[in-house]
Amino acid sequence: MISSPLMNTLAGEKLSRPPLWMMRQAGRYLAEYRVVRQAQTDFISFCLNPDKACEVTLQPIQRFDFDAAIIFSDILMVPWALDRNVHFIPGTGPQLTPWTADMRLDEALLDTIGTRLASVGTAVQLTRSKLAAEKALIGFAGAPWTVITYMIEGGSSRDFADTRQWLWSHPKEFEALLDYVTEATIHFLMVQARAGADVLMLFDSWASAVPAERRDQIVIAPVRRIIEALRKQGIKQPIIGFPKGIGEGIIAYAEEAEIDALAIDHMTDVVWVNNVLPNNMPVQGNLDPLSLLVGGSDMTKSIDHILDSFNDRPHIFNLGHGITPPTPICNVEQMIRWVRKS
Ligand code: 1CP
Repeated sequence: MISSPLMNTLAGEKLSRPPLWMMRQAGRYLAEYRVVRQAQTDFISFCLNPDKACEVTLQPIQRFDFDAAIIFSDILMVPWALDRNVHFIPGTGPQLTPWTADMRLDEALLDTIGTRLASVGTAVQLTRSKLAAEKALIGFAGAPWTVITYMIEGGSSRDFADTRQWLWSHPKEFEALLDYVTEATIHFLMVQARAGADVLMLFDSWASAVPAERRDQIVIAPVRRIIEALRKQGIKQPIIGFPKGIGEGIIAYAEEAEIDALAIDHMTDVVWVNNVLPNNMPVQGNLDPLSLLVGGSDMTKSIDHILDSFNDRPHIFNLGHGITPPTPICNVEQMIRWVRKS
């Protein structure tokens, strides 16, 4: 295992200066990313091109010297591998053929995930070979619920109305689809873990839309099942869970999902969450990406509040969600200087 500030923090060490990285750190706010992106006509092919994926994964490390890189890929690679006809339409976002309750789940497809997504493994391997030893490489997948919302809605959504209706109107079919995507996610994470990712992260970006009474079944149980399956196969890498917008549900998630660390969104009060989480559980977060967009003294005040609140536990500094494309580079630099001086 490579020793690095981020890995040490995940192992439970409290460092005087927290390691830092940003969700969505390889992306459109970077001019060098936009140059590479413009030359790629198809987003999925871009993700499946190990040289290009490696190149953009390393860009934020080269520019900002972050403590971790996150492999350039997408949570929608799983639906793509499941033949859901995934396309990224510029200006619109992802589009998929909507899944309907009468559709048959093709179990045989699950065994092809490792092959179909092998290039993500190659990109992980290549990136790991180019990264300095003290930098961690993060592999990731969407948590099953968040991935299912894209499959049922056929793209992004504001209220997830079709998915939530399905969950009440077709409980058996919903459970079967959840199991199916859970299995596919295990295969995808295995590819990245075996290729040498140091850490794995599960993004449940739309956990906020799950009815509270169903969180155990829809948010917590699938993550626990994924982690138990990985552990059974000998995967030892630490796993970060990000149940975004889950509110007080974070207490049960921390206790029951078997994750090693928790990513905290910017809607969660840091003092509260610090009090309710198990003593030594590492946390990551949680600056509001829009505070970073604006920068200045309000941002440094927010950073200080986060640093103070998590002072007594292992902490990885990060945002509460992904950086937004219009964020000025100088604000990112200001944030990094402020975190590193403290
Ligand atoms: O053209 C482009 O450049 C499109 C922007 C983009 C990028 C940079 C997309 C399309 N995906 C990615 C890469 C990506 N996606 C990464 C690796 C890069 C990095 O983090 O540095 C990661 C971790 C993701 C994860 C991802 N994709 C999530 C979970 C994290 C989050 O932000 O909540 C989600 C929800 C997606 C879906 C997705 N991918 C892309 C779009 C436009 C969307 C839809 C977002 C939405 O519904 O709001």
